Amino acid sequence: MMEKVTKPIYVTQPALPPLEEFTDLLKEIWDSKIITNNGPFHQQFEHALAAYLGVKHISVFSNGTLALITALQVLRITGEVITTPFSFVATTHSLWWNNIKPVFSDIEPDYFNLDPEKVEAAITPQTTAIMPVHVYGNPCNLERFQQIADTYGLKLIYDAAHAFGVKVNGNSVLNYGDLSILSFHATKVFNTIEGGAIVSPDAQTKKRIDYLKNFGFAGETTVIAPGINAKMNEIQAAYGLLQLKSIDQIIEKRKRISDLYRVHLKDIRGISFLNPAEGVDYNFAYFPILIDSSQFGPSRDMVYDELKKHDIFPRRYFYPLISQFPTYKGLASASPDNLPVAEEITKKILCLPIYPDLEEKSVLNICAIINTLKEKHAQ
Ligand code: T4K
Repeated sequence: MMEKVTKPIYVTQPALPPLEEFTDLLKEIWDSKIITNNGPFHQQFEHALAAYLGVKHISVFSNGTLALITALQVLRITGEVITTPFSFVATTHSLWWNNIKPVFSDIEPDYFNLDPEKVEAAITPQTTAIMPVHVYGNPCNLERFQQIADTYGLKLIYDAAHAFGVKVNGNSVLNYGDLSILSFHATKVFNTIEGGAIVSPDAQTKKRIDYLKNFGFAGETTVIAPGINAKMNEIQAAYGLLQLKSIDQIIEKRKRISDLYRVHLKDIRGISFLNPAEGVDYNFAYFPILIDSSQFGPSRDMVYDELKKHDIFPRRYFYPLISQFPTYKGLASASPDNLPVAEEITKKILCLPIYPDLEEKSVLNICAIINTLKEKHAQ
């Protein structure tokens, strides 16, 4: 039964910490007058995050994009970097802001992550690094990427913006590669309103990251490099500390919604979704489906428009491909012939609403609207 939706339903909605608890922390900040620049909440937040995520070193940032840009500076990346066209624009923009040439390589069809075998074929003498993305929080082929990086002497930087809390065989996915980057944007599983982080393997690298996010200052009068201002402030850090207290429940609620979608969409011909891989602890950041119109009938965009008519706003993450934006379209690697899998997935993908407070009846309603559209089309 399709119900009339009373409030718009967006692809996501942030989980917020309890207001009273946040107000208490704000009072502390008001008393201390320390509102930014590596204050007590910032330090506490980094320790708590490292412990929760199971990583050695983490540096929090004002957003994920500045974390990406800084990570490339930390490793002194130049020349060409091989990356995916199937991501949020910030992934490739971080290369552009560092004057690095992005080289797009195709994705694999199971999890829509960069395909390691295609990456190997795209390596040139100018290649210095690989920047894969754990799209929707699904881990990339970690072993194979490390092997390629080691064989060719390349750096490996993971855009893990979607992968907060994701583990493979009990080990954080953030412990792979040279550096991993997180986003704590309002739309993410774990948010600090805006925010991000770089996970690094050793204290020396963390120190350099911390200098670079603070203009390059290594002391009151010492500037070791042309750093940037990418610091997280005390208010965000305090908010983040409170968020950590409920993150396990947030992920659990997301899992329930994901399970519900799976049950109610599984028998619809032409709709498919990603199969969980063995040994992975997921965060259920997104619920992407593929709509194959040759079997389903209506196209992906028809489903998207139909849901919008009911005040439900799914998103086509990631359409268009980054390689189709004007800045990058002219690159030889941006040619659709070079990216056949990504070109196909971007036409079929739709991310359905998923967030902790999404009601069960809303999920059922979304599934019913999709089913009814198929039936109407078949008549
Ligand atoms: N790498 C990857 C792989 C990424 O996905 C991202 C960001 C980054 C790097 C960069 O990290 P950050 O610099 O952002 O930390 C959103 C986010 O703005 C972006 O953070 C995210 N990826 C991307 C996938 O999605 P939009 O343009 O789709 O957001 P927006 O404002 O349309 O929000 C979607 C829906 O969420 C809204 O319709 C309503 C709801 N919403 C949104 C906000 C901001 C709320 O309910 N409350 C809110 O405050 O890009």
